[in-house]
Amino acid sequence: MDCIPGPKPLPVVGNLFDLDLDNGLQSIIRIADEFGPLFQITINGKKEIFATSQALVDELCDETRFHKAVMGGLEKLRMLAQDGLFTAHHGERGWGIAHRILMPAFGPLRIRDMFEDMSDVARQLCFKWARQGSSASINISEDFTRLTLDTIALCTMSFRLNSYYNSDAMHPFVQSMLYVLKEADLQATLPGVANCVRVKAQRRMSKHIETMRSIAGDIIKGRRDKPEPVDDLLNTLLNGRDPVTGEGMNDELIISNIITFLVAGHETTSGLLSFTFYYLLQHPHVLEQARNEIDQVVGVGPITVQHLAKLPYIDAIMKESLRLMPTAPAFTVTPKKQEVLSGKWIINTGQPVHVLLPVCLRDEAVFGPDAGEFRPSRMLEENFSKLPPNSWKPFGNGERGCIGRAFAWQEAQLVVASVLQTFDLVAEDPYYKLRIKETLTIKPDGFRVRATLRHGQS
Ligand code: MNH
Repeated sequence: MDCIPGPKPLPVVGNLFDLDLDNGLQSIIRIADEFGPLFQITINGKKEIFATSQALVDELCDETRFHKAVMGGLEKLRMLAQDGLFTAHHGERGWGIAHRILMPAFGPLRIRDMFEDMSDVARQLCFKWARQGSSASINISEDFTRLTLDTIALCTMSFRLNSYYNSDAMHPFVQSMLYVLKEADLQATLPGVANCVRVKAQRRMSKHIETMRSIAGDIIKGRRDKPEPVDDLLNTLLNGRDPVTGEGMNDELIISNIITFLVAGHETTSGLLSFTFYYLLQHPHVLEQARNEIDQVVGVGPITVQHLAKLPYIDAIMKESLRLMPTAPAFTVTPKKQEVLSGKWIINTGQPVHVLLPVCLRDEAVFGPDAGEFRPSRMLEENFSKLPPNSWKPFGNGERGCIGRAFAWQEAQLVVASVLQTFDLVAEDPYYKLRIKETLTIKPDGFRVRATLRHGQS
């Protein structure tokens, strides 16, 4: 058996100095370049193992051998979302109940029913950009984050956050959420002792969590007081019965999952949209082809849900964008019993192994020598379907894979199509060099565009 390679740890601090704490992910990617495809580092006294090749991911996605582990920033989010779907431990009871009740509610047919609400919010974004005119400087990630937040709240709870109307003050729920996400991320990188002495920060964190949970509680109460005979997600949360145990979800579990959807359902999709437009503006030929697709399939009229299935090139563009910039950049698994990876590396029971997606998704053994380049044609269905198993996993794996995948995809397709149909976009700074902002997710930092109406519409 071989020893797992990695940079030499120092006593006490381990590999802390090999990491740039504001850009942890990016410094780990640099270590991967030197030591991959499987390497280890020591942080806060704990051994962390990272996998960076498709061959390893293929093994790690075998659910008979490995299961999800809740670690780091995700572990910190349990204070907020408890045993909600995303933060639940493997085998935790609340996960099974919520998973079985909610899976059908995120299936393709129910997502199609949400198309009108998605269009409503997409139109608000387009109106805003049209109103501002072509001289306005648009921070694209910020506007997409407003869009994805409003969309998830409207589609899952018929709740309007109206982020486009209140441009200075975000909704109290959103303000608290932003604080909690930032604080969870920070606490995950600080050593335990440092966290204990940050008493004030801890207290503020608890207050914000209370705010969020009580707003979610009000939403539940609002619907109970005034029932609506609709087949929406809020009613599924309130009235759904687990086919296995016959149980419904209690209020705490419902609140945890409402918060989970709002948190898990906005930054990742917003990042996908932002990177997609970044790549489109970097590749004028791709942009032109995408726009031709819209013009031929949709023309100038309203986009319908039927149109979305007929936009294969835009679909490939989004897949390629998520390949190069997986906006949820890692997921973590652990072996059920001691395992051997690749026939030579021992992984002990309970040892977490992180799947480092930005590197895995650029594996040259799978995508060839131009793996680092944006080339959407490789993701057209005829090529995509020929990729080796588990080579494109930006939505995670198996039973713990993303429940919101179809939701996110429909929303992003609609927004990409709407923006291309309505506007000519240019990068404000033609020399903008991609910088990545890391929170629990990744997004482009400081990328700004200008938008001019096409077709002289108003
Ligand atoms: Mn989503 C799980 C990526 C959009 C709700 N999501 C995951 C995982 C990845 C992921 C990766 C697996 C995490 C892990 O193994 O620890 N999710 C994405 C990406 C997008 C996305 C890249 C958009 C693009 N996700 C959404 C949306 C929703 C959502 C929209 C909201 C409805 N995701 C979830 C939930 C889980 C999850 C809930 C946890 C599922 C489970 O474990 O049962």
